[in-house]
Amino acid sequence: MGDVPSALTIAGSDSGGAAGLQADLRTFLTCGVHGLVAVTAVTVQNTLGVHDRSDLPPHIVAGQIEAVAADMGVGAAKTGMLASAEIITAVARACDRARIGTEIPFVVDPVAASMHGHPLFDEAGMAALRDLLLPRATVVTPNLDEVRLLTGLTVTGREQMHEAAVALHALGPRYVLVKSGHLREDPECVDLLYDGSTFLELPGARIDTPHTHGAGDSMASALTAGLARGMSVPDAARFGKWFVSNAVAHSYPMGAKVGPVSAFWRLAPEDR
Ligand code: PXL
Repeated sequence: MGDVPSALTIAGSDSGGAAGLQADLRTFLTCGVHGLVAVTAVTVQNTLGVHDRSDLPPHIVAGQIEAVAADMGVGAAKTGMLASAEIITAVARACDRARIGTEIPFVVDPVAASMHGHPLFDEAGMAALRDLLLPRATVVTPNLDEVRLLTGLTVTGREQMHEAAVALHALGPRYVLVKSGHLREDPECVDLLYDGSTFLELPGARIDTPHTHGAGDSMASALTAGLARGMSVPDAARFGKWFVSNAVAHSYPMGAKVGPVSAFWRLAPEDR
């Protein structure tokens, strides 16, 4: 098969299989990328909510990162649920040793809460993410709730997304990708990529479905897969947007509440 690209997700487990590392691995697979994993936490979760969780010891999270980086090679890495400030500190150190964020592209998805609104870390966690991970991020991919937690800015329209992108860029990442999914009044879903000088709009349709669990994770992991395959950041961001738009368009009901987005849509119709 020749050289297979690889990508690492540093993320939590969703027992419902919609979000978290399960969404990331599925996305990597359908993008032709071998998935490596550093598990941060296990959530007890279904479509009704996150009922319990257990965080892994920080040295076990760091150990997973260093083990795969030393032996298998990481083409690109991303973060999801990081659980605590202590885990973020350990992740930052391990990334330094593994050259993630310097030689290896690093996508920081600043996941703050589950889609049911359950916090996936606290205020100290968001401060640690801002101070320790954003300065080494190749791209940060916040939704509008996460923009508010990181910058204090409340975005209610497309114009303010520009302001938010500038404020986030000042925190140190090379690129900022502000996602517009939460602008529910906007008939389109136009995300914004900013590199400190140029704004690039990523247009997309707003798809009318309640089943969007795992959308943010799938966007960030498709972007990461694109980087692992050697794409530029703007091309990988366009690829991520294309991937997640299709995943939302093919989402399906499962359980009592919000169902998962699909990673199956890239499979042949007879295999879905
Ligand atoms: O979608 C963000 C997310 C990430 N990681 C885990 C989650 C969720 C949302 O529910 O449960 C483990």
